[in-house]
Amino acid sequence: MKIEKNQIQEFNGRFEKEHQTDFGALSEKLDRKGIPVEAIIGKLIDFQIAIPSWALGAGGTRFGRFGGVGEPRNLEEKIEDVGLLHALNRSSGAISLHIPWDIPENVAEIRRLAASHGLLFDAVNSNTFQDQPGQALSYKFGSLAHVDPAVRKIAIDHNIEVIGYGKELGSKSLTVWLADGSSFPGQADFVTAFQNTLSSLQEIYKSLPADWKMFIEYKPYEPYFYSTVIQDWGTSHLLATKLGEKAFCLVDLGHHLPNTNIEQIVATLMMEGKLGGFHFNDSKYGDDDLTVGSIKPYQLYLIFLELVKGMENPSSVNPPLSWMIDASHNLKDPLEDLLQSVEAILIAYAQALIADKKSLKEAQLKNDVGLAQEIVQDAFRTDVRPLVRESVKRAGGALYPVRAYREFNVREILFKERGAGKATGL
Ligand code: PSV
Ligand code: MN
Repeated sequence: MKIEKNQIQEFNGRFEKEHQTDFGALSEKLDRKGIPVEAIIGKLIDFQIAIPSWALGAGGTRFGRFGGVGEPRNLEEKIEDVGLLHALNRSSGAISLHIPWDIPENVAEIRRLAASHGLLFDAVNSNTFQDQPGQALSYKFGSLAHVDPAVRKIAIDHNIEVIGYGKELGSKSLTVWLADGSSFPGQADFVTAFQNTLSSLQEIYKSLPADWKMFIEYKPYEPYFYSTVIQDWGTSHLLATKLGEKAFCLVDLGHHLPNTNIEQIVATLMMEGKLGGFHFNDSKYGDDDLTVGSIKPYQLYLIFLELVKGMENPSSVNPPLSWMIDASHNLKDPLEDLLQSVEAILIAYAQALIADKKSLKEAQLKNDVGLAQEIVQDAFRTDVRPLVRESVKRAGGALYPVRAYREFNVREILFKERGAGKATGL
């Protein structure tokens, strides 16, 4: 299925008048405050969020999975799905592949297909948290951190193979999420596990092309429940620093213990030039992988405030960031859920862009706590949705992507084309 430009134009036409009223009122308000509306729209149009190839089907929990219909059955259909999202919101212009779940068989054809939807290939992701059919030795007790060098070698070679696929596709980064850890005190020696991981990553790093980045993702627990080798941003930063200038930390919003101040982590890593990428999702308790902005939108905004401060800092040493959603959909239609996530990200970004950072700095220098709070909350309490809609519309997308998705009967058509579909989510 493909969404045609004229479908979107016709849809937008029906809502243009009400949108112009909302956008006009907001623009006027922002103009009065001296906020550069046009420049902000340009930034919103440029902001692209990669969609993971594993989030296009219904996910599940360890207790079960309730599949949807019309889910993509192969990589081609996953690309088609991301193409549909991008046609609707013009902000999902990249796909991130997990290997070996999504090995491209005909690379030239896959590249052509992605390009026909205006999509790029974002980071490639390795997988050493599952044994693959026919694998000589098991990852049950670890992969890159394993005590046996022979197991480490399998995991290292896999990561190098993933870089190879990425090179063919035009990706520019490798994301390593290392599940290795232990479930019981005494099971593993912390220092040995760290050192093994470092030396394994150093081997992989040697195969990283000059213009590539390596993202090191951290997570405090799960699948193991006593210790995780790369448990937090400090460990990720330590590894990234020891590896070299092409290695960076990756923040997955769900990978923190409750109440962790993620915005502070982001600010510190950007200050050090070591923040590489982001996995967006939301959570209430753990790594819940819920729709972005569905539980803690204020926290998301505060994170974006630090990101924008970092990105707007002319002396920042941090390179451009790689943005990706990493969510799992158990109840909602995955495509609709992803549209909601992208919109939540754009809203938080827009709020951070309109925040009066100059006055905030002045208030901070005077220790005016009350004023600082007023400034921070003023942007958060501004309904920036007309601004986001205007930017999506100007880029060629639908004013209301979720509504358009429903009106265009996307899921029904995909069901007809693909049938009940096959599980592809996490
Ligand atoms: C692990 O929870 C994670 O967030 C990592 O990013 C993985 O690559 C992804 O989920 C899919 O397993
Ligand atoms: Mn992740």
